[in-house]
Amino acid sequence: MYAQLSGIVDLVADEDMDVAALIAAENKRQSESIPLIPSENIVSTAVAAALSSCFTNKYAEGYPHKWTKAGECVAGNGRYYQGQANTNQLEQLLIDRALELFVPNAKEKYHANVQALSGAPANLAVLSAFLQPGDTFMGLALDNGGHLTHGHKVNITGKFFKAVQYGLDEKGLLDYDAIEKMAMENKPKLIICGATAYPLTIDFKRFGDIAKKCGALLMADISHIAGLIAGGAHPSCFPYADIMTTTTHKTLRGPRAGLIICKKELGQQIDKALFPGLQGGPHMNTMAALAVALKEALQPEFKDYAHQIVTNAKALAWDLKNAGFKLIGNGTENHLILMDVVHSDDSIKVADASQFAEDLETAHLVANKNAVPGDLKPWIPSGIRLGTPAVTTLGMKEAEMHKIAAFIVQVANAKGDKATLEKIGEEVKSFGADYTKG
Ligand code: DSN
Repeated sequence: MYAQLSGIVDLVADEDMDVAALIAAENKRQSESIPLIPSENIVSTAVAAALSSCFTNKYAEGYPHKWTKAGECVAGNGRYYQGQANTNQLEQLLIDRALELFVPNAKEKYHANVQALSGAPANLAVLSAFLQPGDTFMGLALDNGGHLTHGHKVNITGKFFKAVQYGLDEKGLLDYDAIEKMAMENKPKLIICGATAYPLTIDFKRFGDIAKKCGALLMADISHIAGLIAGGAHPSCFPYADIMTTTTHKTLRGPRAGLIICKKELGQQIDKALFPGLQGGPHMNTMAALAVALKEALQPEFKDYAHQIVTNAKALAWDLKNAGFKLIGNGTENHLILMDVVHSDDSIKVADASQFAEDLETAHLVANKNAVPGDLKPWIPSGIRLGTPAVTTLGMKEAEMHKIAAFIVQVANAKGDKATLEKIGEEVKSFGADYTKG
């Protein structure tokens, strides 16, 4: 189910040997590595096939619906180009599936926009829908696990708007009392909750209460945990959030895209902000692939998958903690683990997290370096971020997590010795071969 589309290299090679060679090489790399980056996953053959379908040829600026003067979303030709019989049906099917997945019992109260090309444009569309340049919003700071688009100063969200950044407490937990105090002092128009490197459950109800109290809209960016929410392994952001944004490729296991769901009364502003405000034509082949992925996520097996992701992350975290690694949040309740490898126990700590990420890769374990709270320079991070969505897709369970933890410990103990790392890499390759065949 998760193999690469067969014959793809040969089809490309008929026209372009250079790109065919790179696709073959990437397929080899993926099939020889254990994928541990928490924002990555492996799509099904059906998703990959839909992504390369003829929908890639079609322009479909506009929407398959129209907004009336009274602010009602009604069926009607909201496109600017002809030839939309199939794109209209496809986009509507995707909208219906998105609402079924995330607000199954309140579909009539919500609106879905399925055109964002990924998470960053989805977030910017929401901010630009409700804020003027210079207006205040709040988001989690990047070095505390937030995303660039939650108001970091180098990102457009931090340059165009006044971004007030909240953080974690000394235990690595979201400090809701401090967030509430900050919100009451700064009176933001919108609060973003959600993270890119936070291993614990997010209390959406508490965020909803804070937003209500200070008069802000609440936007939940659930990019990392969308599949967990869809599969019932993390509480939903609804009904507390006014707006939800997400990427669709992480735990949700779809193609790389973005999705926005909001209260119906906010839908027109969001539709307008996305198109024509921010983007041109949507990518209809990506919508086709996402529709397939959401159908997969609506199946009962996806619930098992989502719960197994968390079980696997807990098993991996347990072993790493026992080996002496310092875990932010002291463990995990979702799909990811954030280790402060520079400040771990003396027996296991490493001097340089970036070098450790490279050592792991030499051993065919692919993770990413990551800032942790207290890091002053994100480009010199102390952390390593690991996740279990992709290895769970490959069929791995707790026993395999213990094996992977042992390999990670061996890499730390190798202290950068290339021959040792390569030897571990051969063992990792042979361990992974049963799961990662391309
Ligand atoms: N790159 C995504 C992640 O890895 O979390 C965020 O943009």
